[in-house]
Amino acid sequence: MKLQLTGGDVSGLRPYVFETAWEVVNKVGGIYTVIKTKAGVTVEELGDHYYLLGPYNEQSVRTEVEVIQPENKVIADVVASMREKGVKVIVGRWLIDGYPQVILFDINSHRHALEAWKKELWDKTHISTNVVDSETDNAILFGFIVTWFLSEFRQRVAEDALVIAHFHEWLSAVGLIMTKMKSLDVATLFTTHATLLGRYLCAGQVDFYNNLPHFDVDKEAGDRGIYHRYCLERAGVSLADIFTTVSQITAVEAEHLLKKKPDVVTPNGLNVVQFSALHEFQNLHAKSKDKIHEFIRGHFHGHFNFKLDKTLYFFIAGRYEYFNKGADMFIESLARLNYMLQSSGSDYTVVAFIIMPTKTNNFNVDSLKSQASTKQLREIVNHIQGKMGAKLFEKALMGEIIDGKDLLDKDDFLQLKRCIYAAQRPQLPPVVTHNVVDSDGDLVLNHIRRVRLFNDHNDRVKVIFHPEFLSPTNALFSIDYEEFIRGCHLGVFPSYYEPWGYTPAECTVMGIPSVTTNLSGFGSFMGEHLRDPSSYGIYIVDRRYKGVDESIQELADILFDFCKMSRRQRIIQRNRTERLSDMLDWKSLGIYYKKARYQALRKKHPEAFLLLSDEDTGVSIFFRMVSAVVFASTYSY
Ligand code: G6P
Ligand code: 1S3
Repeated sequence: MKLQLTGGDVSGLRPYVFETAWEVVNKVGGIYTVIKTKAGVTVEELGDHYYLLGPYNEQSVRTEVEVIQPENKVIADVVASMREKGVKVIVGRWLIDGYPQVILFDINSHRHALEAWKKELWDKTHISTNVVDSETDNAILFGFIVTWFLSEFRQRVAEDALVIAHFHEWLSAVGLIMTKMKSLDVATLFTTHATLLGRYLCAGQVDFYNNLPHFDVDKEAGDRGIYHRYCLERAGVSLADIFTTVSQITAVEAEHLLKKKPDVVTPNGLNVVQFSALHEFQNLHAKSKDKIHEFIRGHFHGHFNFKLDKTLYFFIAGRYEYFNKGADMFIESLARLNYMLQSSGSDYTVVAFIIMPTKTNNFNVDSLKSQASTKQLREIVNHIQGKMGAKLFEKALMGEIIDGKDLLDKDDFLQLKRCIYAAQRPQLPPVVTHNVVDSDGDLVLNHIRRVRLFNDHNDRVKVIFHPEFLSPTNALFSIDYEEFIRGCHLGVFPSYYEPWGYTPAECTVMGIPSVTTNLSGFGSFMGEHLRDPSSYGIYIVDRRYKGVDESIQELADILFDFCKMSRRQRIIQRNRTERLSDMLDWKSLGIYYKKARYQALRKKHPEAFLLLSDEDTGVSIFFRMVSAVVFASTYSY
């Protein structure tokens, strides 16, 4: 590396940045959201020097990517050379905000190299991957192909060009490990969005946080059959020039379980939509709520004994990790809330949605039938309404007002009566919308059974478990997830294991209050930066220092207090919640990634940065400025 920086502005450096993740144009979970929402600000910063590297997924490419010829000569040469040697490479622009360049590798086009690459990995690192684990096989293929790409790029690009490769999560760690093993002149970063062991240990209900320093990590990984994955993750972490994670709480976890303290915490942001009219999001709440009302009318058809105007919609959503995502605590606190509402004589009803996908055999017949009957009733009423309007008009033309009893004729009366009788169903409205394959063993259903929240007439808390992600093409409940959030009153995410937690953050930017915990990255971030989070509609349940029963009670109390708020209070609170959006915008939080990238460059090329102080890179000043603006404005609300 010939380059030597002598001070001043480094923004002209324009390093090449290759951000690599298994979830680039490949939706699996939260990392997809990170990469996708961050693309806009990263492209703004790095322009055509920014590339996202991912696996080729035919279906996603067809719908999300515009395939193009590489625009950069070096990239074109590298791609041509790899294609010649049999690797299928797709180059394109991802059709998302920022329109970033993507390079996708079909790992199957080189699957025949798997055994040789496993051997090379072993020879160079002594990490054994001789196990039956298709995910690890894919990670190895992906990692070796990415390294191949980086190596050819490095050989062909100008000698003084700066190159950064940023790897996300253990599934892309092999790329980083091999980049280091081959001593490529590339600055590397590794970001973990959770630790493998953390996720496994918490799902197994251990007292995780109190025992963090004491786990025998190798043994725990071995006991769970993930030792090889753990080795890849840990090697990626320890070899990276800069190691980052998404929250303080995961930083502590990483220090204990991965034996390295992260250099930078890079909190997750979102792409915040700014409305031109200040209260547009309130109007959207009312509109989306109407859509949910429509579904509720159908679901409770024949048992509809509560007023929609006095109904609050709560929800939990996410991957089906019953303990980690706090579904257990949610259901338990709903049972207590039910009792509290009943005994206080509240006229409010809470409908609690649980949106967590699990294996099902289609919708259940009862759910479909009641929606169909409601639709039929709606059509008949619309028809009668039309006839009534015509009668009113005719009479009014003659200067008369029709007598009320003449409005409804006998046929219509009978038809309506028939519909009302047909709506009678002996069984209560179902607590689940689909036929769950393992209904007897399902943790959510068993918990609902245990606390007997069966949508009984007297229940003030009704439960609807929708074991499939929401979508506008869903035949039973056709609604977009974003629209659903907007229509609800409160998101409840009492997670036990949650490195960041996008669900409450998404609620916040849409102006919907939410419950989170001090064990989630998002919850601790908000707790750290806001003086009184609950006044902004960010409720943080203590799951760190309280016993389980106390935490459940704290959550039940929060829910009950929420039910005591007036509509006016809810509107004011939503306004305050929405004001926090800027804090979660990548336009503010993207700076942490920028900081991490410059630190990686500095670590890789200390000689080049020798004469530059932190201030010279502009990063720390900018970083301090942005923090001050974001947090000062937050405090001053
Ligand atoms: C928004 C709408 C109002 C509506 C209110 C309902 O603020 O702009 O017109 O009355 O939502 O709030 P609620 O909390 O009862 O759903
Ligand atoms: C992880 O996804 P998860 O839901 O498995 O990464 C997300 C993005 O960083 C993060 O928000 C979440 O907490 C992690 O758990």
